[in-house]
Amino acid sequence: MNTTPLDPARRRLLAGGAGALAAAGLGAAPGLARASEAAAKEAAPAAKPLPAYAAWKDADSVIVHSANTIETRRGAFGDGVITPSRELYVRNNLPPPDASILDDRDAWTVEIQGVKNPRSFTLAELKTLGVETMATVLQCSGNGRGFFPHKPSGTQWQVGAAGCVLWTGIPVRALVEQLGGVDGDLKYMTGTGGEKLPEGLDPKTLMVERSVPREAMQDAMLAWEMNNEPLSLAHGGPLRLIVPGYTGVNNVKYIKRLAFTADQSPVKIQQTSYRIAPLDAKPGPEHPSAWAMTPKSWITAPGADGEPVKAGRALVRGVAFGGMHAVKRVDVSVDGGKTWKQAALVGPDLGKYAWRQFALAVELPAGQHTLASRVEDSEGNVQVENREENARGYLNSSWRDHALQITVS
Ligand SMILES: Nc1nc2c(c(=O)[nH]1)N[C@H]1C(S)=C(S)[C@@H](COP(=O)(O)O)O[C@H]1N2
Ligand SMILES: [Mo]
Repeated sequence: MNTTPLDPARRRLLAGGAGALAAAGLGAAPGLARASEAAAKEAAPAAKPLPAYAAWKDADSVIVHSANTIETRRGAFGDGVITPSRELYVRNNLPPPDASILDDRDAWTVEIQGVKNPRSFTLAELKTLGVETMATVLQCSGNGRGFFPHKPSGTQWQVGAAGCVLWTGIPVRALVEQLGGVDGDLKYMTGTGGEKLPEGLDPKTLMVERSVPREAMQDAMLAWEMNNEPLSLAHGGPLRLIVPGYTGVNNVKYIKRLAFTADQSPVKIQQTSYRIAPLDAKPGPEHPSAWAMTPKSWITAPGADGEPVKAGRALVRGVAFGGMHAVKRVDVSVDGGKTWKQAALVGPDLGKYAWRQFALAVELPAGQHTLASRVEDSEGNVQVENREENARGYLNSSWRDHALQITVS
C-alpha cells in the first residue's frame, strides 16, 4: 500500500468542502463530505509543522517527516513539468546555516581549486562570467526507501523526495576554462558545503563534502537561481552545485569550495554513507557510491493520496526520467504489470536531465486497480521491475514498488 485512506491529504481534501471536491471531479453530497471529514479528523495523526526555514512551503503539498526531511505528496506533482518551489522536497544532513548568509548574496565567496589558476570568486563576480539555465531532476538517493521491506534506517521516503527544477547559474565547464583548465590528471570534482559545524566534534564525521567523477563537470553548474527566483536557504542559497543526472546528495548546497581532486573526499558522507552495499555488509569505500540515477517513473494521478476516483474514462498521468539519458518511451499498466500500453509524452521536453510528463487514457471499471508505469531511456535501459536490495535503501527505481493501488467507485 502506498497510501492510507485517511492520510492528511485526503483529510484536507475532504475538509476543503465543495470547492475541493469539485476540483477533484467528485460531486459528493455535502452531508457525506461532512461525515467523512469528521471520521477522518478522528483517525488522522497530527501533521508535523514546517520548520521555520521552510515555512514558506505549501503545507498541503508536502509530508513533513522531520525538520530536515520534507517530501512532496504523490498527488501534488500536478501536470506541469516544473515542480513549484513551494512543493519541492527538502533534505538536510545538518541544520541549514543561519538565514543571515542570504543578507548579502553577492558577497558570498567560493574557492575554485585544482585548476591551473585557482582563486576565489564572489557571487557578484561569478555572475559576470557566464550564465545558462537548465532543468534537472533533483532526487534524494533514498527516495523510495519506504518500500524496502527490511526497513533501512533513514527517512522512509515514498515517491516525493524528487522534483524537476530549473537552475540558473554558470556552467562549471565555462568557469574552469576561464581558469586555465583542470590542473593535471585529477579524477574527481569535489564540492564542500558551507554549514557551520558544531565545535568539539570531528568535522569529518559531519561535513557535507561530496566527490563525483571529473567527467560530471561537463554538464555541472554553480547555480544562484531556482525556478527563476534567487536560491532559497532551504535549497542551498546563495550558491549551489548542480550535478545533472546524479542523486541529490551530490548537489552540494551553500557551496564554499569546488575543487578538482586526486581522491574522493575523506569525509564520512563520501566514504561510508551513500554506498550501495549488500544487505549484510557494513557500507564502506569498497562499495559503489550513490552517483548516477537510474531510469524511473511513477504514476501521480488519478487516485494518489487517497483521492476518490469515479468509474469510467480516466487519464493516467505521471513523471518519468532516465537519470543520465533522455526518456524514449513510457508504458502504463492498469492491471499491476500484466499488460502494458504506451503512454503519450506530453509537455515541453526540457532536455535529457529533466523529467517528462506522460498520460494514457483508460477505462476504469469500479473495483481495485494497480496502476504502474515503466520508462525506457534513449539507450534502451528499462526501469527495473524489482528493487536492488541494499543495506541503506538507496536508488529504488522498482516499478513494482512504485505502483499505485486505487479503489474506483
Ligand atoms: N551543504 C549541503 N548540501 C546538501 C545537503 C546537505 O545537508 N548540506 N543534502 C544533500 C541531500 S542528501 C539531498 S537529497 C539534496 C536535497 O536538496 P534540496 O533540499 O534542495 O531538495 O541536497 C544535498 N546537498
Ligand atoms: Mo539525499
